[in-house]
Amino acid sequence: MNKIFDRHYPMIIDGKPVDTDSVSEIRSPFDGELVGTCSLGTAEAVDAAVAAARAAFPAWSGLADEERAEFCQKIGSVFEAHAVELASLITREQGKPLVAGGFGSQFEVGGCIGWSMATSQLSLTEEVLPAGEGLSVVQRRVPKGVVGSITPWNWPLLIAVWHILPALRTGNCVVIKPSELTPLSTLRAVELLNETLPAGVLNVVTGDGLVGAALSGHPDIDKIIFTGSTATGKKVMHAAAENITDCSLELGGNDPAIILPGTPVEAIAPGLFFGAFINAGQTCGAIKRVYVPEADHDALVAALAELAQATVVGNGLDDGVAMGPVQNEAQYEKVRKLTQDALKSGASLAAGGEPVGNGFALRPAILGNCRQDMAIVTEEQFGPALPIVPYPNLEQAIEWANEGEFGLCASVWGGESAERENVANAINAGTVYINTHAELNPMVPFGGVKASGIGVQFGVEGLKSFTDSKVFYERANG
Ligand code: TXE
Repeated sequence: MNKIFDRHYPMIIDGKPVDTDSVSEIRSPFDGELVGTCSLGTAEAVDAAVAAARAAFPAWSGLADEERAEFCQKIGSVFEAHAVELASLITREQGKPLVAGGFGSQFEVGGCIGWSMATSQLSLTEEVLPAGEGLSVVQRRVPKGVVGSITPWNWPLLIAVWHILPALRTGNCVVIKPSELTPLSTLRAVELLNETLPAGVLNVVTGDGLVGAALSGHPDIDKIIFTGSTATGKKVMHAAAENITDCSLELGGNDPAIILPGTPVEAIAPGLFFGAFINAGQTCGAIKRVYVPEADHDALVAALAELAQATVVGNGLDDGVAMGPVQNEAQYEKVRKLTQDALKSGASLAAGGEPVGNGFALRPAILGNCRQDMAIVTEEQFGPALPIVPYPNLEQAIEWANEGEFGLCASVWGGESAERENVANAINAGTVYINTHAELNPMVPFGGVKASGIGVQFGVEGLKSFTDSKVFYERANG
């Protein structure tokens, strides 16, 4: 085995490697092969990391804005220099293929580079506000202090970058806790970045929900940013409330795609398929349910089934593999159960659903004739199974799309532009795509409504969320 992957990854606190007595083995979700080991962190490790971040804060926040912009570029260069290693590590611990039509782990590391460079270009300028005569008022944005970051297992390194970069850019220091299921790429990245950053500016602590709870409820954290499930997001918010800690939450999604009447469904099928099955469906902003006019149902299901059958599912390290496994057993069981329940309730299986290999890989399932009351439609399946729901009229489709607790993204496909616009306006979501889905850009705010989250990431608005407003009133002498 290549030694670079089969190693132990320590936590990094105050620039130094730190281990505990308890070791976790991280295994490939495709075949159970050992990827590496790491220590399991503790609440004491969280305390040490927060203290290190607090101690590093005065010097880091005292740097000139341009100096921190340069650090963001250096971070991008570190990702670039280690792209091959990091992509392989992501593929091995998370499962997504290296290439996957351009959206595998190499794309994930490419995103880390792109987001780092783009964040270096963003900056928050002071605003001079209207005031009375003889009075000047200026509003500046100041860093909050220590940011706690908790990340999930679907895009482990890219989501870490989405949390870390804007925090550092605006002068905060960071303690990150990656998912216990996919900690290695973050541990390695933080190790590498600590060769460039001053000690204590960026710290990583491993562990499960208990360690996450210690971080989100820590009295010396000034902001918590969390990406994960709505259930855990509620716990994070509760813990943060104890100390009146600001929190940004990017939670689940059950994104609907509405196909308008008269759309040539074969033409849009590849876009829909990509929007639903990116990262084997394990993406918060992926299509989770499709609403199609009754008359177009069969043609769309057939077109999607053809694409599903042509998809090569397997070990993400192998050439030609387009879809990797579900990342973990609990998620694998959830997707299988939702699929089986849908079939028992009358859905038709047009393609897929069967396991590949002995791990957690599943062929992408296309489920036709689904109904709004099926659990696979009302819940976030977060995996490679897509329900197609025929609708009788557009009003009904809009009503169904707006049902449920989530409001992350949605998409509208085909039709005339005025009709598309009307439907897009009627959907309650943080992002509405037209004739596309799952697009993201570091300069464009992204966030959900309802139970999909609080706040936005990316762009100037995302950057602002890592700062406090500080206003200066000055009255002229005499
Ligand atoms: O997520 P959790 P899970 C959805 C998806 C999936 C479901 C469950 O539907 O089926 O969530 O996944 C940490 N205080 N998404 O159980 O629990 C945990 O250690 C603080 C959507 O893996 O939310 C990990 O680091 N932190 C999603 C992180 O929270 C706690 C991505 C996420 O784990 C904690 C992944 C606690 N009490 C799953 N308990 C998206 N929005 O992209 C756990 N954690």
